[in-house]
Amino acid sequence: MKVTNITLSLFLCLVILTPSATADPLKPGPRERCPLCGMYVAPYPNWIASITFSDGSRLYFDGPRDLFTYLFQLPSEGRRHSDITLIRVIDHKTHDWIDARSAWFISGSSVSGPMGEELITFSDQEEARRFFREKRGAALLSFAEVTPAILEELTGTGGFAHVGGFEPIGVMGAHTHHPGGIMLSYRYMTMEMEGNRDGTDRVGKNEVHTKFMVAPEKMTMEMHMLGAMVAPSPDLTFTAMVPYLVFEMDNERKMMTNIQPFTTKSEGVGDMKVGALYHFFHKGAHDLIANGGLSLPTGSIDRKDDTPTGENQHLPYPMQLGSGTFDLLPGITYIGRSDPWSWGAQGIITLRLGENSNDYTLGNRIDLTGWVTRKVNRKFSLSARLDGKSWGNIDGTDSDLSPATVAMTPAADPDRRGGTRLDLLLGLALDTSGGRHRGHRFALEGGLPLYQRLDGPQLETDWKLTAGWQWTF
Ligand SMILES: [Cu+2]
Repeated sequence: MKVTNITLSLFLCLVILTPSATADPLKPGPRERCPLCGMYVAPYPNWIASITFSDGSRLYFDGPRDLFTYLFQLPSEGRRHSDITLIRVIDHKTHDWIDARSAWFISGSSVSGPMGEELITFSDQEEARRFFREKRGAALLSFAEVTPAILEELTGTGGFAHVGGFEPIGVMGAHTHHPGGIMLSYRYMTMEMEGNRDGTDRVGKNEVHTKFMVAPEKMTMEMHMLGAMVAPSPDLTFTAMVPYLVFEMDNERKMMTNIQPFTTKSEGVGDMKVGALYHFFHKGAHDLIANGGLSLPTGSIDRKDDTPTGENQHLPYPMQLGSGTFDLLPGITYIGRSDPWSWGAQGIITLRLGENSNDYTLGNRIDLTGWVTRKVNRKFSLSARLDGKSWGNIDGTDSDLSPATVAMTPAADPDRRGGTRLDLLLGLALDTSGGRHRGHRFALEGGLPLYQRLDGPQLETDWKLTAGWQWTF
């Protein structure tokens, strides 16, 4: 009897479902996007929601949250509530399409969707109740009970960016924003370099003094960087960055047995960068972004300070704030994601165009980095990153350097500037993105070199630290 009942209901289900399923497949196409946030919906089959209109057209949303937001915005663009024939969501347990109007919704649970906190849906009220208890939901609601106020309370971690957004704070240009989205950021970076290295070997001060009267001892590089990102469309984000640099270098001059320490400082705006990020590939959990950038010669290459040679001396290369040339910054970024993990890799090349006004060109450089991040909970995530870079020596000679300076310090030798370095960095981030993608992200990343080879003697890097704040609205 029981078996017959089940068979009968299954049969009825098939009879009811089959015509609409064959004539009108429910599955969204791979390029189908959520009309609210522009996100592709196909990669998140367990979260999709849809609205079918009386003219047969259908909209897909990346989750029930955006579905309700859309419904609350109606009427818009000629669509009215009366045109809707069917609203469907995915059952959280069975992953089947269900009628949203008879479904149950849980808000505020510990389970999040592709864009952060979501409404979790069930067709069965008992299942909904059990989930509500187990995942500590805030409210168990019928379709009619979901209000704009309920949506406002939802916060998330995935709403920060359109593509990516989980990368460590030391990585730049590795996410795009939702169309119309704007992000402002501030980063503080500091790097400490102490002691000299030639090739992969450490070189003592005395050894440097056998060839040079001046031995650089220590350099601190600080950078305050303001950034802005604007997304005119779902796949395009424009970026701009303005750095403010503070350099300080401790040196020691040795003449016979007379040792004289001295410190030089330089400070000011560095080279501004403008760029565009184009999201050109998407498949499942994998995305590719093309990075294009241009560095403008806004940083000074004529910084001076007092040295033992005299007052107001033109400082050597590492103390100058810019390249003095326009530099092209082409690159590519890969992003992958499988909750709670995400990972990525980025390669950027810096190509110097021409010669600067002081008759030299900084070496071209290549930056390659790869990272893994893991969400600890809704707000916190941890990251580990390998950061490799290689940069060439200087072409030409700074025509403003005095012959005395050139003869005295390895920092003024254009053939002792190149190098290769691999850093290991660990980071953490606190993300408070919420509602409609608005939010703040605070992050920290620090690390040390695992390997460095320098055309030296040249100051070696000991550690670096980046702290940042990102605000999306
Ligand atoms: Cu951004």
